[in-house]
Amino acid sequence: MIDSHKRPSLGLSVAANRLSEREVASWHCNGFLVLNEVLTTEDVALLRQAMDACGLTHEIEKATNQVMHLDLTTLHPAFLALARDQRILGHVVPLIGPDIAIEHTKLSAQPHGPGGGVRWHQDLAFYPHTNSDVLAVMVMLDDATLENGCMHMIPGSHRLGYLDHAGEDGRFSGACRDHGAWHSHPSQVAITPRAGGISIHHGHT
Ligand SMILES: O=C(O)CCC(=O)C(=O)O
Repeated sequence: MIDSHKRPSLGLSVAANRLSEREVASWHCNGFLVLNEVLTTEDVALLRQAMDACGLTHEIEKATNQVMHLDLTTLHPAFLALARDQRILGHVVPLIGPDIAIEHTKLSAQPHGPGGGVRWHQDLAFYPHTNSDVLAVMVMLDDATLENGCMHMIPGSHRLGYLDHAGEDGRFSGACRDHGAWHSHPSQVAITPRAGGISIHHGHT
């Protein structure tokens, strides 16, 4: 997750633009992008080795619910290198500019079989900012498929601004209030990059 003001800059040289005009236009229209072959098979293998070294693979194998680990960049140098990778940043700079900071990093994994699942939400509801030029880059270590629980997005939902995430008791629930309506929304799109690919979504998508 990356934003452009709150945290110290990554101190990076400006990455070369890796997006076409059409992809940038699609971002502004839909609020997300799916890009394949950003990392190589070898890169993915190295990231998997880093997960093994940190005990994350073992944790995921025995999990019956969603696994989420914050501060990934502090766990292993390979994850920090990934956050600074020019191939990733070259896809981000054309969307929010070159002054980029990490808001947070996270490993997210679905369990094998039933269980887990993330409810309809906007990321920015979890960590509001005055600057809404915030986006998430999801780097896939497996092919994301319908069968293994890929994310879904509603094109253009980022243009609705912040949606209500309060539950019946008025407190933050972690999911959009009209959850059922989003769940059956006819425009939803399955986000299915292959391993080594990325998806990018706006904090309000
Ligand atoms: O892991 C997923 O499927 C979704 C993760 C997500 O929505 C999030 O981290 O904001």
